[in-house]
Amino acid sequence: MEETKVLTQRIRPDRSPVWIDDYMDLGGYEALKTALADYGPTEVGPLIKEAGLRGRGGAGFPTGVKWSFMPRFEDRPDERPAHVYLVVNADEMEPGTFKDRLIMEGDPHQLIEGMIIASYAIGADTAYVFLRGEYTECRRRLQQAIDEAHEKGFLGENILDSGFSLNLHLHMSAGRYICGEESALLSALEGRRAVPRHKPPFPAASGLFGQPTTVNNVETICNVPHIVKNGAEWYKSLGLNKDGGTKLFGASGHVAKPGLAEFPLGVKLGDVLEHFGGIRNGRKLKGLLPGGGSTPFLTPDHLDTPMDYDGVGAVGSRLGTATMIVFDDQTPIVGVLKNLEHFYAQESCGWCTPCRDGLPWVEKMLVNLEAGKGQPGDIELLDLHVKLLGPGKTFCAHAPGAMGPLEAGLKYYRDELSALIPDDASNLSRTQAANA
Ligand code: L3W
Repeated sequence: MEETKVLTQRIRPDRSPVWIDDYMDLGGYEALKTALADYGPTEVGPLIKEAGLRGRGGAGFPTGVKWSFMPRFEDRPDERPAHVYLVVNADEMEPGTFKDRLIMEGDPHQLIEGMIIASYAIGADTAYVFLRGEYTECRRRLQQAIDEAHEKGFLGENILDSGFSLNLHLHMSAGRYICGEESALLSALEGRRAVPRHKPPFPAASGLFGQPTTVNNVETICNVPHIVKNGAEWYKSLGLNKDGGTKLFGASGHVAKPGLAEFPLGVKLGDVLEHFGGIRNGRKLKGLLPGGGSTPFLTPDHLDTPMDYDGVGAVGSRLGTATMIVFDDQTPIVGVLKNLEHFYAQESCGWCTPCRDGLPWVEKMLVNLEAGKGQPGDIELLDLHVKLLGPGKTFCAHAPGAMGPLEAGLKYYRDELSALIPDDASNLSRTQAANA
């Protein structure tokens, strides 16, 4: 299947960055000029809402709706707080996820132009890119692009004589997975310990330093210039089903040609896998995590699934970041689950007990299962942990996210996991012992 290149249209095969002159030759910053000249500050948000853009960080929340939560001060300038913020979440740490890095490295101005338009739309005067600590090449390229945009008058005071001003800063994360959770990210940006905050209040009501703030993912913001330039109808028509636009899809693991590609939302899972060359070495698909480490498995039965938010949701998983981790039929699933739970246990912020203590316990059970030291009742105990660490039991979505693949693993690969418990495991099972 042919790619539909919107966000990746300027990305070069060698991924060398498109600097500002080339970017402008290719139509870059035209959307910013259009937004500032033809749209009032309150008119861009409804356009994005009409286009149906949904958050590309994993949750799929409608972007225009999120922007509409921002308080407006056009009619009451005296009440305007010292700052209104846009924060771009570029803390790309989801296992298997590398989509934002590639578009930031290859086309840094696309993100900057999107941020300027988004800031104009929500009334922000200050914008931050919160960048994953390990993304040093992104940092270098983004900083150069920010400097170039300043020199051309696209950033700073009175942009293109519009009266709109914006300061844009790059902030490197200290390197914890939980910093990608938006409220923990805001705490980190304030220089505090990166633990999630209670929501509500959502960031629009009380965000960075208690001020109105919108947090959006990199890919989400990169869509904005294209929508402004081509219109909401064009954007909607790109998607194959209800959700508008294209999506970056990635594949790592046991595919023949791992990488990144852009397809309309709603493309069939089987077509995406085929694009990445199918399963390597002529083997068969065992399963895959469709959108990062916290999305439940899909199996060979799901190859006809439309890859959009509702389509993947309908078969019990989530689109997530749409960067899939693929496993062939020779992969022991216990090792996959153990590695994932090791990661999530290590990355727990430690704030709430079920997550801090439950995740290492789950990991330990999987280590034992893999080593042939499982006990009768272990599978049921893992089922129980899926419930105890599931939605509503913890302060944020970290532990429930970690339980997603475990729950699906227990559903689809239960016999394989059960078979790891030795026949002669003679001790009382843990559940029996607990009930005794
Ligand atoms: C106002 C309401 N705003 C929700 C906003 C909320 C946030 C957005 C989504 O996690 C998932 C997570 C990862 N009034 C609102 C509201 N909002 N209700 O909408 O919120 P939410 O809570 O649904 O999700 P989240 O906390 O943002 C995102 C999963 O994505 N994920 C992770 C990906 C990691 C990366 C990465 O490394 N780059 O993206 C993958 O699946 O597990 O479940 O802005 O404020 N009533």
